[in-house]
Amino acid sequence: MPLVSSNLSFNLPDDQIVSAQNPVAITTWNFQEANSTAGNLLEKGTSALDAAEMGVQVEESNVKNQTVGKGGAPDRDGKVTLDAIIMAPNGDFGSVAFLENIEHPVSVARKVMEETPHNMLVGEGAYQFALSQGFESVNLLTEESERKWKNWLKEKEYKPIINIENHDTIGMLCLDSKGDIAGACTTSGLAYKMRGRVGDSPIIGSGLFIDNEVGGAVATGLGEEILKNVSTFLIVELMRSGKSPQEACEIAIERIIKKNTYYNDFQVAFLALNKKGEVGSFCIHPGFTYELYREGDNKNVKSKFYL
Ligand code: SD4
Repeated sequence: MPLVSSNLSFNLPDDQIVSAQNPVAITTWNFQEANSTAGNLLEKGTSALDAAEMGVQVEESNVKNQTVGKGGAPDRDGKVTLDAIIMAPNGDFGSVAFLENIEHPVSVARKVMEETPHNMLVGEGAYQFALSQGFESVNLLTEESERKWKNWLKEKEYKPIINIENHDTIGMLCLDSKGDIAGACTTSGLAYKMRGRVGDSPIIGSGLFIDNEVGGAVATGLGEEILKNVSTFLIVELMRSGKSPQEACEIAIERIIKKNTYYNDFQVAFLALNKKGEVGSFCIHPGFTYELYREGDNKNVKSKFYL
């Protein structure tokens, strides 16, 4: 018996409301191929969970993307360490953090969810588990990422550049033709982070949260700020209480801004999707865009922003 009452108002005009039978895929930044891959799969009847996993895998394998998977920027010690999470419509999730030498952390996260009695594995334990599940060990540090890291070592200045450095985490939300919502988020985290640093992305309620009665939300940006506010859980709870995805994302950004006088120095961005297929997005600085697939069309959309 769904807990969400059918007369909840999400405050959107009727013409913006899409039936749950129309699949929707929404993804952080400009990962067109990843999002349209998921959208096309959803259109063919693939589940939201499978589509989200296969969609974000596109970026995990993209060596040009320097904050996800293979080709990701390393930590200060020159090691690429990955964080990922996947969450299913039934409320199950799996995640991995501080994982090295595995190209598809999102798929290891899914195995954690489906094949273990746990939710989260980290570091060496996650790596050994991945090998036991048949994942191959690969070198994730490309020549290009190594060259940039060596260049960074000369000054060792740790000050990420807004929207440019560190900001390509892929977070994806999918609504399938049955009306179920799932999501995934995968990243190499902040470039030149301390060894062992884990961001928001693999942490439930921070990088990603789904509640199939209500909707889902994903985050990108400075993980430390997202973690402090458990922001994606907050967004889903706001939607549960009747806020639209857009309003919920805006309130979550305002919450972060209220607590920080230095919000000018960092970027945080949120995406949200509800059961009706309505989407929302908000961020601190201009420059964040997202990919939106619906009704056979995939487009890049500029997010609204605070500043
Ligand atoms: C992190 N939130 O590890 C991630 C970084 C990110 O786009 O989103 N980059 O803090």
